[in-house]
Amino acid sequence: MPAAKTVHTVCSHDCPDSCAVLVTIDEAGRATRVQGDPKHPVTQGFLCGKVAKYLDRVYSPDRLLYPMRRRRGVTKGPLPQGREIEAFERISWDEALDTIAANLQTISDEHGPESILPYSYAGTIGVLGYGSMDRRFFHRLGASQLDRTICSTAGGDALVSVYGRKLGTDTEHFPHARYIIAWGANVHGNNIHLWPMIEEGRRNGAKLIVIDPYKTRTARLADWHIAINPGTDVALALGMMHVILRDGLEDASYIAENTHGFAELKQRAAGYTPERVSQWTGIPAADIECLAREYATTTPSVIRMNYGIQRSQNGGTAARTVAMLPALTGAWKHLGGGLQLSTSGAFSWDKVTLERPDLMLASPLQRHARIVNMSELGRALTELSDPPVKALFVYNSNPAAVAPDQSQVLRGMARPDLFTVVHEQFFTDTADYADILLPATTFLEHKDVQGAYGHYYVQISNQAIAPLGEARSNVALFSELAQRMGFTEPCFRDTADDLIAQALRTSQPEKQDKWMAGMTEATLNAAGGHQRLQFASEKDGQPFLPFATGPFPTPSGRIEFFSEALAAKGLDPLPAFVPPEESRHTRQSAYSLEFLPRKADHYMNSTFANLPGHQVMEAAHTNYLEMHTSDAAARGICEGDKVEIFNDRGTLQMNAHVHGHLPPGVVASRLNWNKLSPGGNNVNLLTSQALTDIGGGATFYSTLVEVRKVTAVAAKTPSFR
Ligand SMILES: Nc1nc2c(c(=O)[nH]1)N[C@H]1C(S)=C(S)[C@@H](COP(=O)(O)OP(=O)(O)OC[C@H]3O[C@@H](n4cnc5c(=O)[nH]c(N)nc54)[C@H](O)[C@@H]3O)O[C@H]1N2
Ligand SMILES: Nc1nc2c(c(=O)[nH]1)N[C@H]1C(S)=C(S)[C@@H](COP(=O)(O)OP(=O)(O)OC[C@H]3O[C@@H](n4cnc5c(=O)[nH]c(N)nc54)[C@H](O)[C@@H]3O)O[C@H]1N2
Ligand code: SF4
Ligand SMILES: [Mo]
Repeated sequence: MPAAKTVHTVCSHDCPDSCAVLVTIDEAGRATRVQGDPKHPVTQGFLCGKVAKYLDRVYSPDRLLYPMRRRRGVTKGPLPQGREIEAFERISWDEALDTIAANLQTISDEHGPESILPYSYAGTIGVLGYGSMDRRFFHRLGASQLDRTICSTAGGDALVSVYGRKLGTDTEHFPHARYIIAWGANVHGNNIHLWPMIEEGRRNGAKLIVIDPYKTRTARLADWHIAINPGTDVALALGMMHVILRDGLEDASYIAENTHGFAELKQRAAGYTPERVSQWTGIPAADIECLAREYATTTPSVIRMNYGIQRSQNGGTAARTVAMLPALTGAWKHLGGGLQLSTSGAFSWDKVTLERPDLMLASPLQRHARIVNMSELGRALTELSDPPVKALFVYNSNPAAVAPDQSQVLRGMARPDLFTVVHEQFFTDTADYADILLPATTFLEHKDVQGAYGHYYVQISNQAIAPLGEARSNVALFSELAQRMGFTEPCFRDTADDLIAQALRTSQPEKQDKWMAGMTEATLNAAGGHQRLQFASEKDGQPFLPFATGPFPTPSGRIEFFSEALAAKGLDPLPAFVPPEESRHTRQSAYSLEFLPRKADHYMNSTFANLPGHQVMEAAHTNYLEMHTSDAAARGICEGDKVEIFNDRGTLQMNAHVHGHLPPGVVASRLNWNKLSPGGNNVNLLTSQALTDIGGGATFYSTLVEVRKVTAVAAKTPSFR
């Protein structure tokens, strides 16, 4: 019997930190401990509260362990937690794969392959698990392509429109900063490994400013919390520019050398006086002046912009405008200065080989398939024609809980004529709608390779334990399924090791990116599981400063304040504040409160929400509507009262939590599973399918609602907390 050992894995949850996780395995092959790798410079030996308890998840008695089929006569829809299994019957993998292959073939023959819709997101951000064999499979099938917009395309496309590439200030450089702005970034809740870096900076004299409508834990610990009205960041950033340019605080030589469209931007910013901006943002004009001046005159200054500001209808422009600030002040030149949204653009995986879009030409379509925006899933399932969606294949995601405009999504998923496959670890809300349910492995049970969007290390995630029950990895599932469909291309037989080699271009050193040159599975393992990207400057003992100098990979080769590419798409080439349609600034409606349907600090989107240990940590916020004292008083609502929160899209029931963590006019609640929410729906019942101005993203944080106290009659309904 093998002796106890430790295996290097990587946390594959959708989190910027991508922690190095050491898993201890006992003689029987069972994982007994997970810990953050002390040798990883960003993980620094600790894990977040969610993943520190990871063995509760891996060995949960609720894990999905076998393939299952919906029992005849059982309609699709919500199942009570713990009793889901009664709706299904166990089948073998052979039978499951044969059934799926036969159904997909029939549907493809009758309606065309584009009637098949894959739906996946970031259940795992491992390179293989996120997108490799699955993409090959759906490309070869000719299935509709999914535009994966639900999280970050607004901000990502915006950043690229300014700088050409998704790079940012190194997390490890934050201790050098002296002015740190967390802008729409819940560092403590969502990005905890940045926190020690910020704290080190503060010990060295840095000031931390948080710009967030909600008083997060990060905001409570900051030197200055600026409670901005939701959806008004464009105005604030333009107001800061106004002050910076009015007072001549910009870095004229950096601008002259590196940017495009400065004169036009200056003219645009001139209209955004602090007084005007104050009316939209709710921030006093004097504070806008102070923030702008402190930001522009303290060196080095860094902005941790996260994806919170781009979940508004004007979120693309918001990210674009904020991203321009360090280009005006030249902050990029300094160690510890600049901005970080994402570092993911530093990792140049061979996506073309991994995903093989060319296989679409070998499909019955013989052309590229249509593209369906995942943020419009409700419409896709109920309104799309030519062809309508007849099969839905869900993996790495829980759309019944996370997709906006939930009632339309669930109506679509409940269609008896829709053939639905769900590959999952648990009986999620989405599993309740499956015809065939397949068990998936966790990151301890399969192999992968991973980059990060919050640091610059490539990591190998080794398989630590055998799959539980009959669980299979995404790679194994789609490889098997391809054989059943009769796809003969050799790429469908590639193993995880083959795919890792392809991702790293191990056999084509001449095509390897310089930053990943020479990296192989073997070198990663030899280095203890992770290797830093090889930045040329660091070889010379100089820090990696991504945008200190040009050229920039934009159309003009410069940082683009003015974007001809956006103009060509009919968009404003310069930033302008256009309030979201669904906001207090534009809409005259019965709904006067802005709703923030937030992420839970102790869950990962909808992941972990079903685990008792995690529920305890999150309990103080579960199924509560948080509101400001004045909004509660105006509606006769007291702490703990049962309230209804509603708009045209639906009504939720919760208990009121009345406090000062939000500005007046803004209410908030947190994402949970539907089946764990009173009434059977979570916050996404109230969100809309409106898309962001850039990137076609979801607009969770542009939602208007009204709230009322539940009357005595309504209180007779079963108690929900
Ligand atoms: N604990 C935990 N960690 C997570 C996740 C999780 O669910 N739980 N999710 C992971 C995922 S998928 C992602 S994408 C990242 C995202 O991490 P973040 O980008 O930090 O995402 P959010 O929590 O959506 O938004 C951050 C903050 O923006 C604020 N905000 C909302 N609207 C506005 C606005 O109009 N302006 C400004 N300035 N701020 C606004 C919110 O109140 C929130 O506190 O986190 C990852 N990490
Ligand atoms: N109201 C509101 N809605 C939101 C957000 C919000 O802040 N507020 N955030 C949005 C954002 S930023 C995001 S990224 C999305 C996230 O939406 P999703 O990507 O759907 O994220 P999760 O809810 O974490 O669900 C991921 C699922 O994948 C499964 N999974 C994990 N690993 C694997 C694997 O290896 N194979 C397979 N087959 N399955 C696996 C997990 O068990 C889990 O159920 O939600 C969005 N929805
Ligand atoms: S969820 Fe994020 S912070 Fe937690 S272990 Fe995973 S990567 Fe690290
Ligand atoms: Mo996300």
